[in-house]
Amino acid sequence: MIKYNCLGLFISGLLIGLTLGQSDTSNACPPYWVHHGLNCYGVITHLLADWMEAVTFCRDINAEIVEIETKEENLFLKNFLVRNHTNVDIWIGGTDAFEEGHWLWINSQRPVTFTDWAPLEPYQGKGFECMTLTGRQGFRWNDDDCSHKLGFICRKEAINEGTIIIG
Ligand SMILES: [Ca+2]
Ligand SMILES: [Ca+2]
Repeated sequence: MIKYNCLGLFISGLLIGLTLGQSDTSNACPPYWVHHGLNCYGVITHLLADWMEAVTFCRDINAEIVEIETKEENLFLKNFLVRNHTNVDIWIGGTDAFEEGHWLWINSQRPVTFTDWAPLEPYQGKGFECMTLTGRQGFRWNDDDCSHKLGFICRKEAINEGTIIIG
């Protein structure tokens, strides 16, 4: 009986330890969001939305559709998607709906400077005004028809828990 209790206690402790261990690494982000650098990324592929719905969905959960600002951030997302998804296209926050060929990020309204267009992209046609990461091309960038129903990525700032980030 004592042995059993000890074992029970040990297993409980182990489970608590595991739970704490998990939450320790993800405290800065909501469950199922991916933490990278100063941000949390919600990669939403179980819910398909047109581009504007994706923008709105992210805003509704106090985030924003992702704006990929650096090569490093782009590489992180591409690697994550390659590991976890195949052959899907995923909305990100770039659009040239306001002026054909002039791409900007919808939330910040900043022009798109760093780019990673897939070969022969962007097509630059009217009717292709919204930006995806395209699985067929290793999640490089593509201009697509905004009314397509795709998954999307929301981004929000990670919670700073007083950790000093060096670098
Ligand atoms: Ca266009
Ligand atoms: Ca295209």
